[in-house]
Amino acid sequence: MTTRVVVDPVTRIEGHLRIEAMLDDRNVIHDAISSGTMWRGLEVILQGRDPRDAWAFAERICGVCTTVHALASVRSVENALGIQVPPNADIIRNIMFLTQMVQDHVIHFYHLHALDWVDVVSALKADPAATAALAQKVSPSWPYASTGYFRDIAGTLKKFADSGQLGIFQNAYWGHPAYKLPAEANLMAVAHYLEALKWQKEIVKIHTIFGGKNPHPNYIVGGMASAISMQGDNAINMERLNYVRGLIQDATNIVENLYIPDLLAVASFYPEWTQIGGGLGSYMVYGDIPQNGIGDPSRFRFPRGVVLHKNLSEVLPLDLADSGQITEEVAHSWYEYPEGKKALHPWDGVTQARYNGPKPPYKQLDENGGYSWLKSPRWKGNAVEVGPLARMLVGYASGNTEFKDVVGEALGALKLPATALFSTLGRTAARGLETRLAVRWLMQEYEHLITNLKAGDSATADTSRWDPSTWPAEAKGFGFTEAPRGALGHWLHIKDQKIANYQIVVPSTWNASPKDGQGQRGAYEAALLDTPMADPKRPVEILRTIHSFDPCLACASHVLGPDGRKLSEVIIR
Ligand code: NFE
Ligand code: MG
Repeated sequence: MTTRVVVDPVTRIEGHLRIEAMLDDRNVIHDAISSGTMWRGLEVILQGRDPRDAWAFAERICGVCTTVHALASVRSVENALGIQVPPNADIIRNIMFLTQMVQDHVIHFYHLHALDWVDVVSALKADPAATAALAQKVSPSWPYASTGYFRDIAGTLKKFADSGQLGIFQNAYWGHPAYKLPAEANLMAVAHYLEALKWQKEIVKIHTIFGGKNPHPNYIVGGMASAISMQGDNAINMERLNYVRGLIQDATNIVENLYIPDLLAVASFYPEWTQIGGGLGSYMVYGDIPQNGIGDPSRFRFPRGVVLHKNLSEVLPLDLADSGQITEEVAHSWYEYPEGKKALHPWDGVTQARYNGPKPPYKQLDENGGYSWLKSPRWKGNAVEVGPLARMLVGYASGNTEFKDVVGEALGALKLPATALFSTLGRTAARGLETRLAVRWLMQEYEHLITNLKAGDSATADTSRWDPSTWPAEAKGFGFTEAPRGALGHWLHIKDQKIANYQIVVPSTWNASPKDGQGQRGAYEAALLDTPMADPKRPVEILRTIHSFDPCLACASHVLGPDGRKLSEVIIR
């Protein structure tokens, strides 16, 4: 007998994701499908537009990874037109990029993922004095750790629970046997949930300073629209720059004294999750944070490359312009490709919707037919995982000491071997570890900017090729970045000064993709295999692994959801 567990929509993510997991008699998952249930058509909206405007449309794919699509977009146009941005523009883009990565990862840990490990309702049983003692042990440098502080938090939580309206904490599997933290650890985590919530609105002020607003800060093809005048009042001046430094210091404090200690504390209670959820074992990174222009991947802080089949002794080279490397297939997607075309490089990509799934509301999808609005991107035919774990493993396998040090330290603290990384918990830990690197790099990029400015270089854009009359009749380009969820690429084709084709392949498309024509599963599907479930009616195990990827289906399927769905549904047959 097969039990099919349907989770739709998966909550605490961005966008609309449906998971169907097939369980055997022992309640172990033996097959799974991942379905993006909405379509947006942004790639179609971009056709025929001025390429200099593309970033503003593309950026609005998502309100979560607020800046990365603008970055990939301007880079694709600059690549097509042969524009090299001034060093300060790269630095400011790096600062914007790292700011977003730090904010996004902290939010993911506390506000999206923690509740898979932390039982908020159990926190009601915690003793405030014991919680204070625990907090002082776990995060000794964090100032808020008194008995009174935790008594207040517990009181607030109790009022919340007594009202019968748990609000944001309403729909979870509280009391599920898979929750292992003691009540005091749960109360501490709830307190830090609230701390992180207050902080995350501050850090993004860096975007408002350099990009005018957040979400969706402003970019410009050729550089950044951030006028800097150290002594002036009508541009970014020293007072604003000092403010940025303070925000970076606060971010460092949150990451080093709150996020990382909490991550390690939670991880220590769930060692079994280092054996579950590994999935594909193949990883891909485009790389980012240029130190010598975007054209020189050898000088990226996040190294580029591919690791196949858990082989950390080899990092394979990667080329975004090679039509034999990155391709997308639609074998199980609700799209159609021209006759005879099985896989297309994004420059030749086609976005032609063709829904052939069941009429909603439906009970289940057909794993042998089309079942998702996501395409299936592949690298040289391989299904690969992208994101924090991929970045940490490619950095580690590249022999980079910064990566080796943070990974080694965490494994040492948890007394785990490197193989523990290939897991749900490894993915969650990798996100925290790269955030440590990100705050460090954020300050280094900031210092670099200040050094340049003091030396008299305040150029932030090269507009010499702004006028379309300077462009060739036809040009192709690609732009990329390492978005919080992984490798992001935009490919465009400009013809007669207009966008002839625009294809976006986002991280969550790689990870949440359906099976390809060879039957190879996407990363989510593969990661769910062999997971034992304690209670199929309360599928917290599925959430743990899927959330470890930090899904964003808004990005992935470019919104229209069939309305009126139940929050979750379990069908037993
Ligand atoms: Ni909408 Fe995104 C990120 C991009 S999707 S969040 O990170 O690109 O995977
Ligand atoms: Mg696409």
